[in-house]
Order: sequence, then C-alpha cells, then structure tokens
Amino acid sequence: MSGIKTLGQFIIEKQADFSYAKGELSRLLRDIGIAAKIVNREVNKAGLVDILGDAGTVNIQGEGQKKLDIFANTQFISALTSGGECCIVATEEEDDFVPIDSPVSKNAKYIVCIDPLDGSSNIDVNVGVGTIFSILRRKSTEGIATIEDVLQKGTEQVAAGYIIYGSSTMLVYTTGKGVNGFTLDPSIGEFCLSHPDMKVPADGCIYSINEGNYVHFPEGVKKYIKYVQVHDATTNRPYTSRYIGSMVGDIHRNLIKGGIYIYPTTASSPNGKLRLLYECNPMAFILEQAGGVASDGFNRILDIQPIELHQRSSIFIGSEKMVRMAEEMMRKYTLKESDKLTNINGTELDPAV
Ligand code: AHM
Ligand code: MG
Repeated sequence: MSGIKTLGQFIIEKQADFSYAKGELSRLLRDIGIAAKIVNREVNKAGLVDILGDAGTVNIQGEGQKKLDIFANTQFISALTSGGECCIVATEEEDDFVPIDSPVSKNAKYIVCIDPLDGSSNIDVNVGVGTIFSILRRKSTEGIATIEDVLQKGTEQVAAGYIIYGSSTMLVYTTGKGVNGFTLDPSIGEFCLSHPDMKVPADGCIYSINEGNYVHFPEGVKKYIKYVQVHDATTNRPYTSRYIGSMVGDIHRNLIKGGIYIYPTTASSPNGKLRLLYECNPMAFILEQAGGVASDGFNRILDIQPIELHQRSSIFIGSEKMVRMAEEMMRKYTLKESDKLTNINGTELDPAV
C-alpha cells in the first residue's frame, strides 16, 4: 500500500486547512464518498439489471426521471441522513428542500445541494454520468434551518465536488485550498489520490456547447463560435469541438486538457438550463480553485445571489483566456437582460433603431 493515499486519509490530513468544524466536514465528505461508491456499483451494472430506463415520473422541472436518478437521490439522502452532519439536502430530484430530521443530526451545521446523477439521459447508451455537490454552512443559529440557509451565494461554499462515473470513477473536490482528484480502485474499494493539485491550463483549444441550439443562442455566443472556427495558426484555431452532453464529463475533460464549456440562454431555456445551486456553483468553485473562470457571460457565477431553489443560470466555464474572450463577445454583441430596451408592453426594442 506504500505510496497510495486514500480519500479518507487525505481528508484527515487536510482537516487542519478547514476553517471550522473540522471533524464534521471530514465526516460529511466521507459520507458523500461512501454513497458515491454505492451509486458507482449500480451505474456499472446498469446494463445487467432492470434498473435502466425511465421511472415513469417527472421532477419539478418537468424532466423525466430515470430509475438510476431516483436510486442515486435516495442513496445520497440516506448517507447524509445517517451521517448526522447535514441539516438540509437540496436536490435536483425533489421539488422542495429535504430537512434532515434524525436523532443524530440535531446540531448539524451543513447544507448539501446536490445533483445526484447529472447527464442521466446518457445512462441508457453507456455514456459517462456524474454527481455534483455543494456544501454550505448553515447561517441561522437556532430553530430549524430554512430556505434562507440554502439560498447562499456560491462564494459561501465551504466545499464542492463531483464524481464522474466514466471509464474509471473519479471523485474531485475542493475545500477552497486547491482541487484534488481521486480515482476509485475497485480492487480495494477506495478512492485513491491520483490527481493532486489539479490546475486547468490558462488557455486551450476545446469548446463544448450544444451547437444544435445555434439559432437560439445570444449574438455574443454566435460570434464566439464563429471566432473559434476561424483558421489562425498563432492561436491554434480552429478549436476542437467536444460535447458529451454530460456537464461533469465535459468540464472534467476541459479541466484536464484546457477548454471552455458553455450552456447559454436559449429560446427553450431563457434563463439557461443548468441549475445554479447544485450544478453551476459547485463547478464554478472547483474551476476557480483550479485557476479557471466561471461566468454567466457577464458576471462571476459565484457572485449571483440565488432567489429560488431550482434557479437556472447560463454558464461559461473553463480556461481563463477562453472564458474571458467569450465574455468579451457577450459584452460586445449581447445586451445584458437589465440593459434591454422594452416598450410599455414589455416587447424588446432594437437599440439601434
Ligand atoms: P440533467 O441534470 O437533467 O441531467 O441536465 C443537465 C445536463 C448536463 O449534464 C449537460 O451538459 C446538459 O444537460 C445537456 O443538455 P442538452 O442536451 O440540452 O445539450
Ligand atoms: Mg443535472
């Protein structure tokens, strides 16, 4: 075992870095790691058992739920309930936040926002999926925790991470002191440190966006796509297009190789598709900690004040130079919502007229 550092050993070693509640946050991360292993086991045998396919239900956002979505949701809630460190779980799969009411969680100080199985439309075709989590510290000091405790800016996160169930399974997380990645060794059933101190290259040549929505993109995104497709040897253009349709997979690849992932506003998703609390914020925290940038096209993702649980946001995330260039295009060619001119009926006016 010499040279191998397990997730458990690493968390204990790094405990001194946590600003408060050292043992509690360690236990919370450990609980998430355990649930991830159980979900991994089911994801890996998805083709073998009757667990593939739709569960026949829809979540609050009107999206069909897959059986594995529900399985993963149940596993994470159950691990966080029995762990005793979490007072609220806010999950993509539940309409409302889930208060944890168990004898062991009476004084729990943490809130976990989670997308238990992101990219789950990919499961049936054996393409990588992931889990994304964000950990917040409860603000209120007495009574039961409320929605106000959940609606905190991304800058308030004390930890965030993702698990990618891919060709191998990895857990990547940050507590605000850099980013570390652990690969699951199935032979010993442990996540082992494989990617210490991960850094995203400052520039890259991979862009990831669902170009099928091109006609509905804001003008700034259309201009950026044209920019990346132009031949220019000095900037390594044209860039390479890679889009899995699994945010965790696309961002994980870009984190390692350098790149940009964009999910902008579209006609069908006028506020963006991805959810702020459990998709954009944790990924933004991780990428910033790895030296990258995460923006909604104009502003830093982590500075957005959430006003509702399942709030959506557009996202431009990845290598610093690439995101800054995309932001420049957005500023130049797309008006911010607040700057749009409207007539008395709320109809948008052309500022040039
Ligand atoms: P989900 O949480 O319902 O799985 O949706 C999130 C996923 C992201 O992982 C992915 O990047 C995106 O939706 C893909 O959306 P689209 O199919 O519109 O390109
Ligand atoms: Mg999701």
